[in-house]
Amino acid sequence: MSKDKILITGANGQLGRVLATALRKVHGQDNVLATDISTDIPDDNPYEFLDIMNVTRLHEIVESYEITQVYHMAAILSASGEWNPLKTWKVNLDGYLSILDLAEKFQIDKVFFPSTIAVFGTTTPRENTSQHVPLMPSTVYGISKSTGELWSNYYHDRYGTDIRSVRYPGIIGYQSLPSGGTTDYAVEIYHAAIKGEEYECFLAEDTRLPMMYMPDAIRATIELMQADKNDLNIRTSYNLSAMSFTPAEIAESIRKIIPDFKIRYKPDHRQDIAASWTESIDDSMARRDWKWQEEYNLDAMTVDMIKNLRLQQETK
Ligand code: AKB
Repeated sequence: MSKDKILITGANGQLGRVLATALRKVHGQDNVLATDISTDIPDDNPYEFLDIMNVTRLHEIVESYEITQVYHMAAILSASGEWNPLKTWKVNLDGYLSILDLAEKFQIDKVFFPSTIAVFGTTTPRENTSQHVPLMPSTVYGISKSTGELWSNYYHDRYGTDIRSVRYPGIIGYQSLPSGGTTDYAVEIYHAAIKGEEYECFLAEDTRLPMMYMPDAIRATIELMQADKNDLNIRTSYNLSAMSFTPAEIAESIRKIIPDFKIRYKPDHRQDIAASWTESIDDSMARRDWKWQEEYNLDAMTVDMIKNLRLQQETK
């Protein structure tokens, strides 16, 4: 079993929950410490309450658990971040700087920093967006993540800190619910569909966004963290992609299994955020450097989502 001691921040979030389970399979249950500010404490141990703004507690945890790797998942996402921009900046950027500072002080072996398609903005080419493009994000979430990418690169170049990062597209999974994101509709829609409900979509029907199924996102994360560091050429954050679709297309995919599924559209403030992002991503550098390859397309994801959500429904 691995000698690594893993810290996950934001472990109760949409990705954090599934990542904790996956990392425990790789590194052993006791070697993965899940932390979160949430009071909804999972049954799964070890778990510690941690507010990422509490630097003293973060320091104590890193020291007492002899942490060797950090997956820093704690963040406020694109839509909810807009309700309190300064708090979002503090949590997302100051929180990350505390992790970087500790990584350098304690000589932590590896740090994973999740970035996002929200780093792109209206000055970014919208189709097949390549790795090195102008970044003019419109949300404070996007600003904090694009700044975080630059800090990652800086710590790598200046201190040799081994930070690895991907720009996640919207993530869809049955295991956990997203909250506060612009791509959350693509999870909510499946929950409505299996309950036989009509779904009211907060994005317009033709809003195309890059998306990824949870098993691919988790595998991408772990494969990047396991890659040989000499193969990695991007120390800001790798573009990462699997599929792109619109609300109308995901509804059509669901109708192949649930023919009478209905959707109506009522775009809200999140439409402007989605419109500032790109439609599709060129992730050839991830494919070249660490052999990234997705497994799921839209229809394969729909089959698996509906199968698993129905199983969950039956066991409730
Ligand atoms: C969001 O919608 O804010 C996130 C993201 C794309 O980073 N899912």
